[in-house]
Amino acid sequence: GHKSFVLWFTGLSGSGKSTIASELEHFLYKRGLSTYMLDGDNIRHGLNEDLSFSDADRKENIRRIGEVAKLFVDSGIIVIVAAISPMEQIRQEVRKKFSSNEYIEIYVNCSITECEKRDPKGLYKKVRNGLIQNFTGIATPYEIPDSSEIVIDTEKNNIDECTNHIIQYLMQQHFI
Ligand code: GGZ
Repeated sequence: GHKSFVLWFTGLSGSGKSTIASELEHFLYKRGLSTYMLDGDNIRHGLNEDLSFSDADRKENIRRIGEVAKLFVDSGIIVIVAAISPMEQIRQEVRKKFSSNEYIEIYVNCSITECEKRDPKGLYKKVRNGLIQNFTGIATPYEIPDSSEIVIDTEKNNIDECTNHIIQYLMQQHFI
């Protein structure tokens, strides 16, 4: 088998985490590598359906996703996580579960203005209409990471460019 590791995407809702994560998964699949994607939004409808968007529940959400990611990595699979993961402290705690050659954090940089303009799921509109509280970047903070292995900017670069940037990193660092 190949070396397994986790690619942890963090960024605002609408920044492009899931889109780029899926592109990357497709690339790794074509290379014959086994991957599994953990998407915050999906996991919140299953494993984490008991959790809200309070600070404590977001921490628990990320902690559990980190634990599941660890299980998959231990089983030899490349794990791709896409979750807002807005708090630096909990991101650091997740990082500590892995060895340094098993964990790659990818900060998906995109301004809140642009995320709101894209509004792919109409959530920002709902926030503005008072239908969603505690929305990250508007009512609750997103702490910009300062120790991400990779930073991509989906405002300046398109999806292919961002995906290629990650692929280049993985090849240069001999992850793939
Ligand atoms: C942020 C919310 C909220 C609130 C619902 N705040 O863009 P999406 O829809 O598909 O992804 C968002 C997802 C965030 O779940 P995460 O598990 O990634 O968040 S965290 O890491 O902060 O625990 C969004 C939707 O759920 N969503 N309400 N209030 N995002």
